[in-house]
Amino acid sequence: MDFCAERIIKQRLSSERASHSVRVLDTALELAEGSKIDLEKVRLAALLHDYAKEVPPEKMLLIAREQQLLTCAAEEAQPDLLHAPVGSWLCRSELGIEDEEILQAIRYHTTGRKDMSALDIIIYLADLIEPGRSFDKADELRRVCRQDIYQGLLMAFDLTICHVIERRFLIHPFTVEARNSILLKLAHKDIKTEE
Ligand code: DGI
Ligand code: FE
Ligand code: FE
Repeated sequence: MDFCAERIIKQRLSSERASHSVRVLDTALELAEGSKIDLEKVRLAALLHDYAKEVPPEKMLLIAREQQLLTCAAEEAQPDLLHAPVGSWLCRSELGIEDEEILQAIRYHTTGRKDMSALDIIIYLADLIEPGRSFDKADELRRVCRQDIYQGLLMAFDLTICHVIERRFLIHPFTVEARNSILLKLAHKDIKTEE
């Protein structure tokens, strides 16, 4: 693809958010080490995952309504949740990205979803554990992710859901579906873990 994703986000996002995206890229490449995942897809999805993060909430709601991207009340109550689906849509419509795997990883990077692809998981976790994050248990989550990415994913959903409950926000149904999905897969041993 003949464009520079890094330049695009540096033009579009504040320097803090652009740096976050570059750290997400470095972390995502580390998580992808040893896997067969396409690193060019990792690169584009990581750099562009927050493409819509600085779109004003009213505009995000407008685009989401026009493009029928709204899926639940949590998104209307907290329009920041829409930066993921709206970002994915903008990456297709403004940047011409057509790769569905990249678009899906961007679309679900905030909530996760059931049956996440390897690319979805890497972007979701890299976003949470990049070195700039300093929430409680961030180091523990980094350690678990390095040991076993699926256990890391489960822990990430647990932490996110607890955080959302503490703030008395609505839990996004995709986050619940994503957690149930990975929990069932781990219970059925559909995926191998390091333990
Ligand atoms: O865009 P970033 O700040 O890099 O990170 P992000 O895309 O993961 O967005 C983080 C925000 O999303 C954070 O404030 C928590 C919120 N969030 C994640 N899952 C849910 C949620 N908020 C609600 N209400 N419900 C969720 O299930
Ligand atoms: Fe985000
Ligand atoms: Fe992010």
